[in-house]
Amino acid sequence: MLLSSFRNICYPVGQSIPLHSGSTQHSAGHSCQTILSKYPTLISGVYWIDPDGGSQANAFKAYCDMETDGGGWTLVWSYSFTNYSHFTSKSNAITPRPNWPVRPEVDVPISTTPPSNEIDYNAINFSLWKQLGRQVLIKSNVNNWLVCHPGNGSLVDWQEGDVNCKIIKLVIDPSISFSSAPSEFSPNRAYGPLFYLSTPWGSISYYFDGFTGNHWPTHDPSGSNRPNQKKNVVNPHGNIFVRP
Ligand SMILES: [Ca+2]
Ligand SMILES: [Ca+2]
Repeated sequence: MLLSSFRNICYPVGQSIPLHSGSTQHSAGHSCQTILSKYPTLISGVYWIDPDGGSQANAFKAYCDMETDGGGWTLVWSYSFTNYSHFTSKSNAITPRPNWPVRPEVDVPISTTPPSNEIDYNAINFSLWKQLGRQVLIKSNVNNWLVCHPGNGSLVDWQEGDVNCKIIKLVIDPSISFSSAPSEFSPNRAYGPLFYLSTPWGSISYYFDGFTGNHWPTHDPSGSNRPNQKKNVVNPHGNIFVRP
């Protein structure tokens, strides 16, 4: 896939591998966005990135979404659920979780392995997310897709406050009629971060609950903290991507 995506690029004279194209460790780009901005025809897939700059010795492979909402998104987390079929059970939670600073009760496994695709359930080390950008794309096959720009609130900065989110794709059962984008972000109110509209417990769209002993991981396209997640989905999951 990668090879065919490079076929139409004119390589600079005397250089067999394009600089910062992400095709090898030594041509790693800073993020998926820097790779796409240099090579706009590239398609989604796995590329080498080096978010902390400097030596490429610690560059690694990451999955890039080069299409959604303009592309340039680095996949930082792919998760599933511990009990999707009993969604509101306390035993339900997202899994695994990034190594973000949550309460000690949070008990799902932690991942610091970059996910290689949207159903490879893993996460990039949370401390690197802010080096990849502050815009967030949330995709799921059980809830609406969101693009959120930081305001006073920011997921990658782990900061409570307002965010500017838009719904970019509806993923909603026909019986659920109303949908709205969240406007607030809160990192520490519960067993994982929350995106909500006005009142935290009445208007949650996404709740990344990581505790199997209490709460449930709201994925509500109507933004009302109800079990309105899409039902009977095979491989139910979600993904967070980051872009500058
Ligand atoms: Ca480096
Ligand atoms: Ca739970």
